[in-house]
Amino acid sequence: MSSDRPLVIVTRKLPDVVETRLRELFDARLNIEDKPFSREELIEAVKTANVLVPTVTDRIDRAVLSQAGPDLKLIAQFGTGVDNIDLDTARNRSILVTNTPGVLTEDTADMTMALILSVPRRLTEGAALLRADTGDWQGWSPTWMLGHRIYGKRLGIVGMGRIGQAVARRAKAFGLQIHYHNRRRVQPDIEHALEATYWDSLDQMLARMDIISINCPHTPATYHLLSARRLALLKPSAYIVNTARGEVIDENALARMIENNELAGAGLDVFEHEPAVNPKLLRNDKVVVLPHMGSATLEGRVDMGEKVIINIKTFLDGHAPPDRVHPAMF
Ligand code: 8YV
Repeated sequence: MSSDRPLVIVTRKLPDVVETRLRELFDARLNIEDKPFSREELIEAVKTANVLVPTVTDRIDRAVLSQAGPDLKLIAQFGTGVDNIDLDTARNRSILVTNTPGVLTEDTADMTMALILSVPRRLTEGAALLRADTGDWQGWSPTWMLGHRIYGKRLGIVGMGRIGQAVARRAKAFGLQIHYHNRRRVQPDIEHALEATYWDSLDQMLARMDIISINCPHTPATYHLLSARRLALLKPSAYIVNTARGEVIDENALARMIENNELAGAGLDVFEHEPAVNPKLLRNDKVVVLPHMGSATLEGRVDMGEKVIINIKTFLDGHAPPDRVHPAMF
């Protein structure tokens, strides 16, 4: 590896095609074993790299960034969410941060829709029952394994960015009525196409919905946005789906409320303390849990890798990379 090329340190194993291209273009230090970096390894990486390519599993906080060497100029996150990076400290240290928006929108929206369908229709519960082979299934019965109809119900989307809108498009096709809360109201033509109802007040929207989908980023402003107080506003028959970030919901309160039948169920792809999953959620039949798989398609991960490469290459060529992240965006 020639040493005059920029040192790009990648913290996790990426798809082969992405790694090959990274090696062709840069002095790329890859993590073929995919063993997550320890804090010490992360600090060592920021001390030496020109470019760091982290993911959601790396906590790049103030303490780590304060050790960054003078050569670290870019953090090219492999992922859309950047809540693992202290953006203010990065900016103060003149380290640019980029992410990979857009390319995982459709996959994440598909997974959201899958959870919206799975939870009220008890999909994983039914599948697990057959797989357990306990002989519980005696054949079809008119009153067995009844879930609830999705068609005609109200879906409240919290966060109407790219992913929220992609969820709304799918949900509309399934006959759900689209409602949303967002920092800003979306363009009238988008609202019109989705036949979406805007709620300025999150509290008021929550109280009237049948299903809630969380599609906003995790920021200081959205941490526990669905607090215990707000969860209590939901109808006891309501379901919650979260493919965004676990931190947006008070997970303990959610688990407790489902256990106490104060909420009908949840579909969760993300958790407050990943990779830990609250045992109350794990053992509850009314909760479908997935291991952060929203964007887990080969195509999506390759597209994310390509975005990372374009961001690095553009930056190293002296131009502004397309996916710059500004603290104000989050
Ligand atoms: C990614 C995600 O897999 O991009 C995001 O924000 O949540 C996931 O789909 C992960 O974050 C990669 O860093």
